[in-house]
Amino acid sequence: MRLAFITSNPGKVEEARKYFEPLGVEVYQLRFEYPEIQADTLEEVAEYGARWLAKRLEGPFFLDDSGLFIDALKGFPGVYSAYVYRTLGIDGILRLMAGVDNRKAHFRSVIAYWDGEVHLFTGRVDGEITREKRGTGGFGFDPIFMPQGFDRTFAEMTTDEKNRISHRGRALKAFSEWLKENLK
Ligand code: ITT
Ligand code: NA
Repeated sequence: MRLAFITSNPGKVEEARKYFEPLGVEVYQLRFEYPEIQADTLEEVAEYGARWLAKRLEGPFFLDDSGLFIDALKGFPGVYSAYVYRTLGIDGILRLMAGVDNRKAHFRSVIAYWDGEVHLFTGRVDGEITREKRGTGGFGFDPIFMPQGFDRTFAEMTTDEKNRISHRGRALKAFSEWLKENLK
């Protein structure tokens, strides 16, 4: 089976590809810009995107909308993560967090799969914002996010290690289990 992943982010594709490879599913990247609406939840953004794309693309396909939620910033950047990454960047986040002792944060991923209807799969990982950037792997906010129970950031892990514990890895697991049940 081949699965189209609608995204502009090669880091996400690499993770999905690695995740699905042993399951005999080939993931390929399809770049197709879609509107990311201003909404309160990743679920709304992902579902709107999937329905918008469904009118323009042959299905099936999936997309992923993710965010970093920082407790001390009341969940910011959350649904604005992509915008904040492009503007403030990770250095800006570190500046906002300077002198803040509560470093708790989590990532969430919502995968929307379209096969004539929308199916949503979610994953979450808890951890903390480090005091400085560490590591060169991964992408996005990975150099400043350390998952709970580890002393390395996501950027200091291999893709397989990150997939085993990450928000996206968990959403991909739920997605792949659903596919296994529903493609019989
Ligand atoms: P799409 O084309 O798939 O939308 P994107 O990079 O814009 O790609 P999002 O809209 O989901 O992705 O934006 C979430 C932001 O959070 C974006 O800046 C990502 O780099 C970052 N992000 C998402 N997943 C991440 C992860 O696993 N580790 C670190 N940063 C992540
Ligand atoms: Na995006």
